[in-house]
Amino acid sequence: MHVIDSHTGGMPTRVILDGGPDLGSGPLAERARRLATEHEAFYKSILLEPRGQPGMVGALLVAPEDSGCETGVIYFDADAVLGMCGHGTIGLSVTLAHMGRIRPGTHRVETPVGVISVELLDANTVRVTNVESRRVRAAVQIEVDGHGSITGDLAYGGNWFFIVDPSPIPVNPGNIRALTDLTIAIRQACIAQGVRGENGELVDHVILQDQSPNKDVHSRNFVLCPDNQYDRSPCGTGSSARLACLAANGALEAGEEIVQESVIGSPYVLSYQPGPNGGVIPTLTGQAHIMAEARLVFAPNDPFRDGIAF
Ligand code: PYC
Repeated sequence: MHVIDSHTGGMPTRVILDGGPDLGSGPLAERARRLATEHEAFYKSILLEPRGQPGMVGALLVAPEDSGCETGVIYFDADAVLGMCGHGTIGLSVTLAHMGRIRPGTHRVETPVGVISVELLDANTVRVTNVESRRVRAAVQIEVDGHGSITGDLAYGGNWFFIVDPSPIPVNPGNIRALTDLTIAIRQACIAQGVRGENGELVDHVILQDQSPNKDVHSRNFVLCPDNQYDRSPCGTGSSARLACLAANGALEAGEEIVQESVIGSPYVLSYQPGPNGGVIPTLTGQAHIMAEARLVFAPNDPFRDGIAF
């Protein structure tokens, strides 16, 4: 299995170029469901240690349904198949450029949640225009074990987010353990207390927002992913959900650009345009770097062939 690894602001992406399972044809959402339910051991084995690394997201290339798209892609982390992934899309675009498959300019990519567009600005810099994102519920109060009452917004940006602003704990690298524990507790509380999307979708990511000590940066976030790892990048789908909340609050004008950084200080430039269904069409610009090209080996006598799952 041929893979190329990159990182987007420190957040790793492993693009799987061949050797994945046959997911059939048809809508990508259906193929993503098959990956999640019929090939769980496969996708986890790509990312779990010792073959993978904590936080890594996989990007399985598949044929698009829409022939106008450069490729189809299904993203997953070590715990779940994702609807979309912003940092993964930046990593994927830089990987396709590295392979000579795309040149600077605009390209369409099909994901399980819809077609997005990517603009390759140079070998490392990519502008992603995501699917329409929206705030679904504002100021939802939940009771969180050990932390009392916490209020946040439920928003969609290609995945489902509960966004707490301001964070009860300062968002800085020294607090990553405490931020992780708090966001895991918040996600459990959301699930237990029925905070869900319109069609029963579970909150899969939690965001804590804070100010940045850097004067040109609008805000800093901490994002918990389904695998209980934090996003080293500012999270593309999370930033999309956050833009929807800022727009709904009248706190950011259409077309206005802000810089948002992750807990480790990786930046994205963000802006939005009004969406056709009352939400926002987010744009995020960030950088990725290629780290490795490899062939993964799955030796039958390897006791940890499927990864370390605990
Ligand atoms: O950048 O959208 C994102 C993302 C989702 C999970 C990890 N990164």
